[in-house]
Amino acid sequence: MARTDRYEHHDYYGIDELLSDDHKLAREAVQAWVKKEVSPIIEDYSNRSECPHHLFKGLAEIGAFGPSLPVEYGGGGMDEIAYGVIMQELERGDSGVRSMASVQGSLVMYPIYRFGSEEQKRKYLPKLGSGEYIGCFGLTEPDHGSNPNGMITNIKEDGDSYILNGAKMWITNSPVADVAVVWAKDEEGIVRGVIVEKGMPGFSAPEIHGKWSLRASITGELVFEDVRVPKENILPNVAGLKGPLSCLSKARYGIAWGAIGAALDCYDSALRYSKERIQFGKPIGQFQLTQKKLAEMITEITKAQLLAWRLGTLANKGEASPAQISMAKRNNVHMALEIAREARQIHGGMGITNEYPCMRHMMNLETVLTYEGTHDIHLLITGLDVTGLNAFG
Ligand code: TGC
Ligand code: FAD
Repeated sequence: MARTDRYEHHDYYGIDELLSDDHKLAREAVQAWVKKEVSPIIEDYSNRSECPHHLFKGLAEIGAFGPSLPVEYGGGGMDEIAYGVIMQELERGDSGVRSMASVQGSLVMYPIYRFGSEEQKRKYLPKLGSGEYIGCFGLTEPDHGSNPNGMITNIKEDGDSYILNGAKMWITNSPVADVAVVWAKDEEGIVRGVIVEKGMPGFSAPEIHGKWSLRASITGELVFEDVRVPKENILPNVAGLKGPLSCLSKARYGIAWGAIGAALDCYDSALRYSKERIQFGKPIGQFQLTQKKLAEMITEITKAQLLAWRLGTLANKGEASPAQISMAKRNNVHMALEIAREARQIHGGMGITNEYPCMRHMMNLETVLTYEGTHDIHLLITGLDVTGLNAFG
């Protein structure tokens, strides 16, 4: 059943004044696209646990893939704040739709742009930017999630090729991907980036079923059994874990903005419901306890908006540190999850249905709290940054 999206933008502290006309235009365009293409269908796709693949083309058309990458390489040529604003509007629709864009732009196009050869850039980036190719990013393994440096996926040199063996787990878009950026250790134990193409013999990408979260996003494995990968498919300009981790910095930055979108959608729905729902002869929004919830929600959203905006200004100068990005990802995703839970309560029993977006956002945000570095891993990154003492080992 198609639903009408009644969302109205909330800007309690006038943060819009800090945005340029281009940022606001990007936001309006993406918001309009989400209202037209995502909101009417997302509850049904989520309910069926089906990925709305047809949105890939539209995401490309609105410039959601690599908004801050150069235009000549398939990106949007905008700044980091525009990238954040776009992720926020997409996640206002659904975290899974934002994931489609995060993976394609920040985890597939970005590493090819930053670490690829000119030939690799010309071969893959325009097709990824236009949505003709779908990409995925393989770092996590069944036994190595928070600690990717323990990975056992490996490449061994064999003439003009490398032979790739191993497996990756929890990979967004893998079953539908044409191209996978895969991180594997070479014979010296150094992490290298490898571009693997669909159809290479020995490569499969089975879907993972049974998720209660991010149900409108497709997730799978990547399995490599003696996959022969030409040497020209190795990303030549990076070696070591900083390769994948710097892609994660780019994507985590987008999530720090994106999660605010999910929170805004929950707040917006709860605010409207609190004025319309009558109990004890009054709108429930007139009760102090409901007002406390709403007041705290908009306070936390406003703090998160300011954190994201400041991070964006640092990112535009190339000065956003990985630890600053971790702080914003951790804070803003947790904030959004708490708001989804409170908003669900304001909707009473109706809050558990797909008539309202809160429960879907809440379930999605459980994944967002875990992927791209868990809530606790980001806390430990901040802990390391402020103490200089490493809790990881
Ligand atoms: P460590 O020794 O700290 O670092 C190794 C090298 O990497 C550098 N580095 C970074 N560079 C850029 N950005 C970052 N965020 C970086 N973090 C570290 C670091 O300076 C060092 O460089 P160098 O030159 O000295 O070699 O590495 P460690 O093994 O101790 O690990 C630290 C830890 C635990 C923080 C890291 O492993 C980590 O972040 N773990 C979490 C793993 C994770 O986030 N996985 C995400 C998988 S992808 C995903 O979830 C996609 S979801 C997509 C979607 O659908 O949206
Ligand atoms: P583990 O690392 O086993 O962690 C389990 C628990 O232990 C967590 O609470 C963690 O915080 C805690 N823990 C671990 N180490 C420590 C420590 N040192 N101190 C304290 N606590 C610790 N990965 C990709 O590479 N590409 C993708 O596209 C991708 N998409 C995903 C999509 C979905 C839907 C999901 C759920 C995951 C996705 N991931 C992807 C994987 C994701 O990044 C990992 O799930 C995440 O990094 C955590 O790894 P793990 O699940 O193995 O948990």
